[in-house]
Parts: sequence; structure tokens; C-alpha cells
Amino acid sequence: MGRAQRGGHRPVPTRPGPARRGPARRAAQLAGLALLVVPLTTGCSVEEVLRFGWPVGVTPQAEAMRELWTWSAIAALIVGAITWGAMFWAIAFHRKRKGDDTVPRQTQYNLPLEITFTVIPTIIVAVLFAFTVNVQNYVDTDAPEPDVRVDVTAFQWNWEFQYPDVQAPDGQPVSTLGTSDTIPLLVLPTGRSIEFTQHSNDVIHSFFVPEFLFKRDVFPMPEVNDQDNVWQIDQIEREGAFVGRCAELCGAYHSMMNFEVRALSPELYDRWIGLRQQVNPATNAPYTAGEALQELGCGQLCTPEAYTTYPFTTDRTQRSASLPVTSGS
Ligand SMILES: [Cu+2]
Repeated sequence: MGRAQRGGHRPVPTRPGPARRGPARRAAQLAGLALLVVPLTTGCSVEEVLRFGWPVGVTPQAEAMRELWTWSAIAALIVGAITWGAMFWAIAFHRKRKGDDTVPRQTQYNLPLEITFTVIPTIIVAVLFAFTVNVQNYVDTDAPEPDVRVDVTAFQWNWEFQYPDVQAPDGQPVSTLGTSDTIPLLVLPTGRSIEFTQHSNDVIHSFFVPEFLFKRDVFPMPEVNDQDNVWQIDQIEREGAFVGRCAELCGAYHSMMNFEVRALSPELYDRWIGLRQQVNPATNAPYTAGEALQELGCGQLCTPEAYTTYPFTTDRTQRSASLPVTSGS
């Protein structure tokens, strides 16, 4: 198209070379400057920029998905830059000029070009597909002997976390049940593989911990619904408290279905799970998740109540937002 315009029947007056390149160079300089200014002015590190908005993951699975995301975004940006470059180059240097009515050379039935423009996107999609399948297979792999197993039960509108391999004093599996007043704490060890088995008592929910960079729908009757309700993580890489949410609109109080993952060192976790198998002398009842944490006394990490989220008010006539319990009352 470009050559046709320049070499058309009527000579088109052209400006000298350096002046013609001016706008393109200025645009490139501006784009480069913007790329520099954004991270510098927002205080973002290179690593933060390369996460393209994703949270910092705490599992090897999360890191694998983050890398896939980063490289996919970089590939998209490269393709984007080439496409935008070609567009702006055509817009800037091959626009219709005053007094020039020449129709540019038409190339819409150029077979080699058509094949090239079909083959290139096919290769891009195939490469993205291959990397995606690779990461997905890794994330979906379940090792035969996980170190810790947790049964996750979702219901309208809270969670119950059971440890099927650990018995409470009443002979039942150790269990943590969330209520309207208590955010359930899912206490887990760092450095050990964990298997989650999910069930719903009613509608479809979704188990989502942003720091795992992973969510899985929680189905009622997963066997009947042909759903894979078991998934694993190789380990949680660092101690901490991570908010968990329901990520599937499941009814009126969906937004209140928060929980908190409390990742403790293996030693602390072993002590915690040991306490949960005992009766708390202060209450004469088995230790709750919060009481056992308090007994460990490891500072903020052993806070008996969730501190990444807080219970929401269930009073639907209230017209103001819920506030954290500590600052509200
Ligand atoms: Cu839900």
C-alpha cells in the first residue's frame, strides 16, 4: 500500500527524511518514557510490574501459574506493540494526502500474505496452548500420599473445614465451623503437601484463596456432577494469614462467605493439631481453632480471631457498611 502511494501516477510531494521520521521517533520516545515513569512514580518494583496485577503467590502451583501469566502477557504485549506500530505507521505515513486521488495498490487477495497471517496466529495460539496445558497438568496433579488432608464443606453461607485424619476428643474428625459471628480459620502447615476435598451442602460455591492464585468450584454431589473435587498444593511456602473467599455467586450472603487460611510452621501446626485433640480445661470442651491458636501464643500469627477479614453484619435493614469488630464496638 505504502509503495503504491509513493510510486503512484501522480508524484506526491514528500518532506525530507529526518522530518518525516520525527513524529514516529517522538511517539517512541514518549512510549519509552511512559514505560519508565509508570513504575517509578507508582513505586512498583520490576517484579511487581511483571506480575501484571496478580497477588504474590504462596504455593509452587501459584508460582507456575504466575510465570505462565507473565510470559503470556509479555507475548501479548509484543504482538500488540507490533500491531500498534504497523497501525500507527500506516496512519501517520500513508494517510490520504490533499489533492492525491490515487487508489493505493490493493492487496486483499495476496495468497502468500493471507497464508502468513493465518500461520503466525496459529503458531501463537499453539505455543500458548502448549504452555497452558503443561501448567494446568501440574496444577491438577494429585500425589497419592499428601501430608495433610482437609475436607472443605461449603454451605449457604459459610464454611466447615474438617481434618479427616485427626480425631477430636469426641471421636469425630477435628472440625472448624464458621458462623455469622466467627470467621472460620483454616489452619495449615507450611512446607507440607495438602489435599483439599470439596463438597457443598446446597448450591455451587467456589473456594478461593487469592494467594494460592487458584479457585475451584464447590459442587453439591460432585460425583453425580462429574466434578473433580480433589486438588492439592505441594506446600505453602511462607507463614502468614491469607483471606479466603467464596468466588461463586451463591445467594444473598455470598459476599459474607469469607474465611482465613492461617499458615503456621510445621512445629506450630503439630502443636496446634495436638491441642485440637484435647479438651480445653478452661471450657471443659474440646479446643476450638481459636483457643488452640491462643494457647500456642506465637504473636499475631496465633491471634484467635481472623485478622484479614471480619464478620459482616447480617442485618439487611442496616444501611451502612459493616465495620471490623475491633473498630466498630
Ligand atoms: Cu458461596
